[in-house]
Amino acid sequence: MTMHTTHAPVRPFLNWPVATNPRTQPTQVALLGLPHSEPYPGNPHPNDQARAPDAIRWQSGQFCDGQAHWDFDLGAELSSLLPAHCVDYGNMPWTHGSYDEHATQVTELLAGLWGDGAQVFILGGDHGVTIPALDALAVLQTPVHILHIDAHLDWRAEVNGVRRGYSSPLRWASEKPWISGMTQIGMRGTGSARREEFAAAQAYGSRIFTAEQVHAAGIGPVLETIPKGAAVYITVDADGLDPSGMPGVLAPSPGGLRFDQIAPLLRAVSRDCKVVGMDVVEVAPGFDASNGITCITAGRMILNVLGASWGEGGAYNLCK
Ligand SMILES: [Mn+2]
Repeated sequence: MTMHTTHAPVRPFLNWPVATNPRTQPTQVALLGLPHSEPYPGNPHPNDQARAPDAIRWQSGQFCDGQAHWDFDLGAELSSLLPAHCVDYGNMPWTHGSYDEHATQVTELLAGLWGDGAQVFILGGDHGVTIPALDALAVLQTPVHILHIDAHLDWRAEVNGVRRGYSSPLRWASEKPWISGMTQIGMRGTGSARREEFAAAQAYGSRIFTAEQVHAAGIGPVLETIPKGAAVYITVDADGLDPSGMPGVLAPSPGGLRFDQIAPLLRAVSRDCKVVGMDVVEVAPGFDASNGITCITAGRMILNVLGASWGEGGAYNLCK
């Protein structure tokens, strides 16, 4: 088997210490870049989303002016909230060999981190990168609820014979016994889902909120579908947010969620539940505004989860 090693980032996330696979460092929070996923036949390879992990890291100084500075989203300085061991594991690209082998090694790295009790943040890549992470969640041996933010349902069993592509992560999740349920928010317009995928998601019991429903009723009804105290994995497709806030995506769709709706939701879930992991996927830096706002927003979403998870009343606070 070829070892798919991690590659050092161009610049570490928040200037955290950088580690490589295999792991040697104590880790309470891990960040990992997965630059792409299994492409559909005919897709360019690697895709533009492959550039996102380093593009997001590059904006660290914009989404956090200083970890010792007052953060108004968090009501504290980030440095006062974070645990001692926050580590950037660099990027794990699929550069050669079979995708199976690559996905297995991503799953092994993530399962090792989760097995040690770390909170894990993943920068995609397209939405297919969520799939090896879903597999790794089995190691927790506890039911995991998924909070999915996206314009699209992502419930295709396969597209052109590819089962682990960006249209399939939530269908994949539904087939795993350790995934206990899912809340999907931000849906609007059309995507890969047809009537049969929507019906399958409903039959499974997925709690689906269109973007319009969130605009009309707020995040309260969304929060009610996420079991308090549960382990939660959050997967954020950048196109779930409105393209005015996150323009750097390949499938922009009007009427999306706003940051001021998402940030309080992320903080509430991080306090009421145990957010074991989060990914931000489908950022396409080539389509970002020149000021980098898509990457900055991605960073701010992660900081809101981090701060609320490790701060006072947060689910990880006692793990410091
Ligand atoms: Mn998606």
